[in-house]
Amino acid sequence: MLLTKQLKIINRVSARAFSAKEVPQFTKDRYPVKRGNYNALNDHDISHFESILEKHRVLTGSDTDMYNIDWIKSVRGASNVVLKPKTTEEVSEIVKYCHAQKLAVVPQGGNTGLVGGSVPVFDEVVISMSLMNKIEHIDEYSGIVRCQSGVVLEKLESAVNEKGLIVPLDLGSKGTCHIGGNVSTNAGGLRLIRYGNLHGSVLGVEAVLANGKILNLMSNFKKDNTGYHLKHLFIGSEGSLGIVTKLALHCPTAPNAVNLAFVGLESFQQVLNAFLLAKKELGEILSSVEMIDEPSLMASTTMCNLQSPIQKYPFYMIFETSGSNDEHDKEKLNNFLKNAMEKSIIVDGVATNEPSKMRNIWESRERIAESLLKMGYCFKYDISLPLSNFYDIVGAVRERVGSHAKLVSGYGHVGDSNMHLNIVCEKFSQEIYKLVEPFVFEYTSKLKGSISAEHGIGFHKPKYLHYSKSPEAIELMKQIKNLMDPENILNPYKVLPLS
Ligand code: FAD
Ligand code: 2HG
Ligand code: ZN
Repeated sequence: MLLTKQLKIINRVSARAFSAKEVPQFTKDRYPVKRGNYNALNDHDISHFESILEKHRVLTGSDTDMYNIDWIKSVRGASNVVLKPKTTEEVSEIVKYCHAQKLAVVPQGGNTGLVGGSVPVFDEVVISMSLMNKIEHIDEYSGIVRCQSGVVLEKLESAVNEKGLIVPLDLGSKGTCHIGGNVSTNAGGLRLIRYGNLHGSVLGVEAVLANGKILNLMSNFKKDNTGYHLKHLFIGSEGSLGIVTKLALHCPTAPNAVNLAFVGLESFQQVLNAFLLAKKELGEILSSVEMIDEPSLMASTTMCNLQSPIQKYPFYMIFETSGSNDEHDKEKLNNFLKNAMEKSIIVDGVATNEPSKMRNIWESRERIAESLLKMGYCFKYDISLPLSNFYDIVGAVRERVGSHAKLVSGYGHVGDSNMHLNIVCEKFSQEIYKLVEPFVFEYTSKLKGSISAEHGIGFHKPKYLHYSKSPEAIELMKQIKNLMDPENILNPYKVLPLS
């Protein structure tokens, strides 16, 4: 019981509503992109949408502003309408109409995406999923949860906690992002090392297709090998193949014991040594392995007024354990820390299972993205790299951008080989943009890494897809898109390159 309570407290850290001083340039002015051959919205369309939804669920004018700009203020669309359905049938009616009228649409969840995928590029119709927020059923025996796609991740977490379960993913944006947005981006997050990605946890989806048809792929079972596993098409396809309206998710049992260590290290080689030792000594109870470099921690402590639990080191790591026996887990964690200290792998550290201390540690990690954004414009790269070369890219980019950048930082899910490289500048400039792109993607590709580890492709990366995928793979993706959305009305200008 006590620990369920602890989990709830830890999970309260969320993406704060953040408003930057500057509104970004319109996407069509900043980037070379041409509007597709879609019809422009007219008064008759608005009246029709008002006949499907109630009038107050059809937003126009300045009410659409916040739906046109992404969280990192990197893109800005010019949509004139935001629709807020409550049911799958309403989504179906909307999409059926848009399909017939050749109006492009953008499904939007919590709008916390980091690749410019969740907002319009031109005047696409925004379908906000925020009112599709019903949790339909939680089965405490099987751990299977069925809900609409617009449930905010943190709300889902609280609801399943009541039944002794946890959602198998946890992100710094949990207070705002939707579970449907998570599924559509195949979000990773802080505990992927333990619970795997959503392709494993999502048991079923319901989606509205580009022609408005409802495709029911819901399943109440972990085991269901009946034909092609079509649900996977909607996991990570970023709203380009259908609009996810419901899903069935397997939620694991909440651990009785959670322990956390925050440690300081002198070099990246020691980060790798610590990871190896943690895997050996903590084994099955290890639930998170994060790495933070000094500039990243400096950003979150100064910009968000937080206290580092230890003094300054070039690198920091967070190790979390989740298990069923607190004494056993604590002993294992303490032995690991003692051994790592004796071997001079780590030089300093704290371990705790006190909820407020754990919350502070997580806050200093989860608020890095927000802190960097407070410092200026952020060029963000989310890449998978071989661990042996994991941190080299930070030095290479630092050297390349020199004094153009206020700060270059590297942090992330080192346990999953996922680096978050951030370049913070005073403001967006074409000069810096050209310095870092395609440099970062070429660098990643040479190491056979992935140009998008967990955030997706969105608007920012379609032209770089070839750095991670073969021409044959891209061609097949285009054929699938063409089969499922021949009019290309679902989230155009995103995910796939135009030519
Ligand atoms: P949105 O941003 O609204 O949309 C994202 C994409 O999914 C868009 O292409 C949109 O069209 C599509 N989409 C949304 N809902 C639907 C739907 N119902 N049907 C079809 N398509 C849909 N990401 C990680 O992977 N790991 C992290 O650790 C992580 N941490 C973050 C921390 C912070 C502070 C922030 C701001 C972001 C973080 N993110 C992280 C990125 C982001 O939160 C995730 O990508 C998240 O899954 C997006 O969910 P959303 O509901 O906000 O989706
Ligand atoms: C995280 O892990 C997110 O905190 C955001 O994926 C990463 O801001 C970033 O670069
Ligand atoms: Zn991340």
